[in-house]
Amino acid sequence: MKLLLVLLFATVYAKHEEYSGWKSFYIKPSSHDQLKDLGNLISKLELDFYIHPSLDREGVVLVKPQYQDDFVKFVNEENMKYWIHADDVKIQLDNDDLMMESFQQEARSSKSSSFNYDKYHTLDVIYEYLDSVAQKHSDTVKLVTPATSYEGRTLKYLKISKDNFQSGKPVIFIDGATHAREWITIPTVTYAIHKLVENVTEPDLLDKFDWILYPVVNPDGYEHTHVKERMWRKTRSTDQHVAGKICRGVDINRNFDFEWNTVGTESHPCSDIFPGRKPFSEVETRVVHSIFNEHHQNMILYLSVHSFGSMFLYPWSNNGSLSDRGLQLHMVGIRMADVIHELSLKHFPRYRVGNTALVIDYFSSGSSSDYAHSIGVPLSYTVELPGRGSKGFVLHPRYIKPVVTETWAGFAAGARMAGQLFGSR
Ligand code: 0X9
Ligand code: ZN
Repeated sequence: MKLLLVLLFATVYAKHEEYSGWKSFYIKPSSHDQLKDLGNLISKLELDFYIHPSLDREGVVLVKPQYQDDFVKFVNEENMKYWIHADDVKIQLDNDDLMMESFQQEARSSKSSSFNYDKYHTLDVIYEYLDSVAQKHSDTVKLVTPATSYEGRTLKYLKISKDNFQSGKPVIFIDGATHAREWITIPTVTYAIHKLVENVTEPDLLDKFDWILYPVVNPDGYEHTHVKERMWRKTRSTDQHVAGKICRGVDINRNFDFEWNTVGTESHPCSDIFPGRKPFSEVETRVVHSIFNEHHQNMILYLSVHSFGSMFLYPWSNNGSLSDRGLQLHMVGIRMADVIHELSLKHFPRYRVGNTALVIDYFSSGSSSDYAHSIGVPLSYTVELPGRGSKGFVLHPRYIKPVVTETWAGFAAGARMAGQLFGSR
């Protein structure tokens, strides 16, 4: 036992080396000018926002060692409120690993079920689960493997339908892990699969709708967050820039052909919001695109699941204007948020609902949800799941179950309301 613990410590502390000396800060601009000044600093100091600040909520930003002095000088000069989030990101990640490992040990000894909601699973385990559900429920579930990722992993999603999409029912599409580090998004999508075919308590959801569930849009990135850099966000491609081998990857949520590369992007490949050299440059983006292409005529609801910040965000994100569907987008968003609020743990913040650019005070282009809406999907959202204050992406596994349960209740309510509004398009 002692040896095991020593080994565990040794393995844990050998990880996350690249984050040694990195710091993350809470930051709370108090005016639009300050927000703008901060925005102008992103590329100069290679800032990586865990969560963008807005005027009513602080953000969290990751700062590399070589830029910390400049960053602190800037916030002091601006008189901007800021305080430490993690004094040494490596140490914080090490501690998170230890805490998760001990929680998972306990969960392992108390349960035998292979695919549970007590831990974050590796890609292999998630893929085995998708294979096995498709095999066991072949009457309703079809496994689709449309392509391989940049690094050669199979891309996999499930189509769930009572009649193999034959009768043209309204389609609902949910995807997760577009951003690799947003681990909590994956179980919310697999839990939807579980509730539609394994533990069916609301049969109307499969009677009325056809479903597309894509838990891991970015498997290369997800794998990378397990083995190397926990805070990786993008794909792992190297072919998008002359310096692509030094700085890999493209932000899939800036790579769609909607106002591509016009706002909220960085042309430097090291940036976490690098949009690629052209729209749909990434095979991972093209696969989501192909789903829109095939189903957009019947698709009534698209949920692009991200973390964190507890928000339902809707188009348009590039300039804050509302689409013709503004009212419906808002109503269905509020409905989902209300249902979640009823079930939610009291210390989780209440969801905010609104136009992306207005809610997060940050404009962006090339996202999947704007793209889907632009080609006619009436209800299209970026969903930012809850993150627990200081942890954010590293949400303790004890919260997986409550988050997936409340989120599914919200999504199911959203589906029903979408059906009432757009069921007979
Ligand atoms: O920046 C993003 O891609 C999303 N936030 S995250 O922290 N998950 O990276 C917000 C996307 C909202 N913007 C659009 N939907 N355009
Ligand atoms: Zn995201």
